Amino acid sequence: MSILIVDDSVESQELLKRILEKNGFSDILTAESATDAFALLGLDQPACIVKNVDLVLMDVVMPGVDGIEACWLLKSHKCFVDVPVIVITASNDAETLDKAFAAGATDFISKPVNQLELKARVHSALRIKYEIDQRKAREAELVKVLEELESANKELHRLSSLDGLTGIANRRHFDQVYDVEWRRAAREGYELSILFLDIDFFKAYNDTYGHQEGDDCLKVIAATAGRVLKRPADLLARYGGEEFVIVLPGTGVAGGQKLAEEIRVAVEKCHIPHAASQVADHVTVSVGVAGGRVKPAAKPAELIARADAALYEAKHSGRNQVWV
Ligand code: GH3
Ligand code: MG
Ligand code: MG
Ligand code: MG
Repeated sequence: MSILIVDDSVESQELLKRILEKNGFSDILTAESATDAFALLGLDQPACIVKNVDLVLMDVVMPGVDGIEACWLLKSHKCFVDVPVIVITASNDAETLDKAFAAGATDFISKPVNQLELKARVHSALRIKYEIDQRKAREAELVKVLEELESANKELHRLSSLDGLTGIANRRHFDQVYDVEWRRAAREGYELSILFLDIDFFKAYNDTYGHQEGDDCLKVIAATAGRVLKRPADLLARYGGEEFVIVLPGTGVAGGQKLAEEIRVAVEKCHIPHAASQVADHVTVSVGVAGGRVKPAAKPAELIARADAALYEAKHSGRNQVWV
């Protein structure tokens, strides 16, 4: 524990220092004035290079800045709020003591200093300081744990909305976003489109190349479709199996159809070999599109059903195409 003695009388300083040393304190600093003390503590420095002390013994009557003002100044610095200050005063009058306590002093000792009294008051002040430090450390630890929990929670929330294989949004997240977007479109009367995208002859792909290759193919299709989408509000999600869904807020059927065709072409351009496909020698997709201005009387599920029906038509009319 380090103790700072501030006293304009060198004899007083020496006396206090001797008593403290006799009681086992070895880390003792001395200053002849408040100004010297502040310079020693680095009070004019950024918080990170301030010298920490555990207790200040402060003479009251000093030329220049007196002990009471010095106490105010010290306590107003955020690094010294918890550092106990024991004022040492020859004048034992109530007014001085009131001022000292108002300035933030923890305790006082009268001059001439009684050794036993000094020892007892120093020990008491240091014990309180120690307990405050311990409590603050526990609080800081708790804050750290809470922060870690919060970021883990955020990460968990993020992960719970993603599809583990492709890294795009999952069905759960799509359902939430679609619900919000559909209601907003209905309320504000703007357009909304839905695209359902399904890989053609994917069972045959798995059968030919294996499940692992099938997984890789799903990842490529997801990344390819994702690259075509430009607006932040557009959401691509894995709807389940080898089926993807895209919600396009503020986009009508024509825009949805255009985007669907862009995705279909982009997938073809990947040229993923598919020897067992009945429509091409590479992987292709079929896309169903539905959309338009959302009427408040309509139901969110209706748009989904229309896009699903369009996908069905795309499949049964030859695959590798967009159907509206
Ligand atoms: P269609 O052209 O009519 O869509 O035919 P399809 O073979 O693509 O459709 P079907 O529904 O018969 O088969 C879908 C296949 O997708 C079957 C299933 O094993 C496969 N599949 C679904 N999820 C995954 C997955 O996560 N990984 C892999 N590798 N395959 C999957
Ligand atoms: Mg003095
Ligand atoms: Mg399929
Ligand atoms: Mg399917």
